[in-house]
Amino acid sequence: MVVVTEQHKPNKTHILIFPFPAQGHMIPLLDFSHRLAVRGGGSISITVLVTPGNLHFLRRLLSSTAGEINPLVLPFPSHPSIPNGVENVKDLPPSGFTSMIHALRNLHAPLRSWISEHPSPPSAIVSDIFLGWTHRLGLRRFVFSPSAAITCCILNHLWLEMPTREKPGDDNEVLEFRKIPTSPKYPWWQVSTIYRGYVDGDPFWEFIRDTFRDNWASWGLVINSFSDIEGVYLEHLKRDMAYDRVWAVGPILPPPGHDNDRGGPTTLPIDHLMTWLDARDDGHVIYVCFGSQTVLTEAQVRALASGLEKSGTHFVWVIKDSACDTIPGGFEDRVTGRGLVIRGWAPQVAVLNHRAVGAFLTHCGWNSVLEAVASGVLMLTWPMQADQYTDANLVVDQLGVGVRVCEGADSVPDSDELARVLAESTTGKREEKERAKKLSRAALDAVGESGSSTKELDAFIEHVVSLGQAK
Ligand code: AWU
Repeated sequence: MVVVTEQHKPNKTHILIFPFPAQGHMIPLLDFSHRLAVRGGGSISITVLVTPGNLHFLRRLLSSTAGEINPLVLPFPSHPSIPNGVENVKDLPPSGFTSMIHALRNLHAPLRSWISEHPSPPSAIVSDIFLGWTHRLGLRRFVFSPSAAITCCILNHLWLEMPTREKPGDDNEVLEFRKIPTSPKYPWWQVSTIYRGYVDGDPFWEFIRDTFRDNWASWGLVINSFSDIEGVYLEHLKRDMAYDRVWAVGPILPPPGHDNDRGGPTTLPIDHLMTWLDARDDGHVIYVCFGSQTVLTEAQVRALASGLEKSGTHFVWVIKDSACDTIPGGFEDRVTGRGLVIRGWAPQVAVLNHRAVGAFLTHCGWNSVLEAVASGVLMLTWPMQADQYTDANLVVDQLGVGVRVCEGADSVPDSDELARVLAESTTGKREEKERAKKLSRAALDAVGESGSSTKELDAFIEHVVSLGQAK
């Protein structure tokens, strides 16, 4: 009698991860990759696709996952609208997103070759919402959304139904999304920047449209959100998409001990910053940061500096290198001892988690919103573009954990009114602060051992491994 024992270990399921080269998109997908590798418990092997100019962003990920994650470096495809040497949206103007979406399509052929020549090719690809064409690589494609579920609902509606305006000249014309829960509505100027740029009949824009439509035609969706804050929108996505394979795995946060080098080296030595914060009273510091893309105008910098000065509050203000020369003369001297200006990049998650930080003046990029929710910090909202108006409305009107300060990329707040709101945010006993603390516990529970997002991550892993084994 021959006893057959299952000697072979089941092959690891090989997953290809393809982030979009913009900090707000790469940061969550790379941290998700880390969670996937750790939680996958050896059943998954991961390849992360980057171009040479973005390889350094993988340094922490590769060193902290002991060989379970490998880089695939493909040359950046040249593009007439992207200067030589630029491979990340951070070095492009805001309109650079669509040029980058277009340029990366030219990785299709080299990527197809790599897959066909690979000894154990990936059975699935998880790629950013801006990389819809990866749905056509012959792999099961999972969309990764670094934005909110409500944003996915709105983008699906916009690109599948292509609503037109009744009053093309009126930027205040309101678009209402009646098929989406809560029937969100926005003036035209707050609708997706990319959608508003669409030109019918132009091959460039028809490719952009098809990129979003390919998300809807893909196999599944992994999203950086969680059911306690977006349950209705997640359920709507499961019904509204062509598939119900939707996994909410957020808030995606840096691995323990890595909250101070996320997305790039901090400009100020971390111990200097932490010592400065340690010297402040609990909840008395306002953190001011507008994400990785937004650069304030000179008038906005002046109004913000004046508001911070008049408010008498303690603050940490992160300002882009390109805007530093607009800081009013003498400002930093006049706020010495209570204000710290960081030129460049700050360890945002480490700062938000510090006990001294009580409020966050933010543009409401989705990563910043989730990080503020997880740290229980009151948000002072100033949305600028893209999905930030949707995020700000969710934060203020639905979750009740934020206060409106301003809105619009060209708006300039009144510095006296701004000073009043800033002062109240760290001294007032606002009910929004109580709600923020409560929501923080829900966010951390969601990614805890028995939390909803951890369960969804495990379900995603089980699903992808089963697909790999069925191949
Ligand atoms: P965040 O999403 O907050 O903002 P953007 O960089 O603008 O990213 C999409 O990404 C958003 O939904 C869009 O609206 C668009 C974009 N950070 C840091 O650690 N230090 C800094 O000095 C500045 C930023 C981190 C921050 C966050 C990320 C920014 C998904 O906004 O912690 O993780 O960079 O992402």
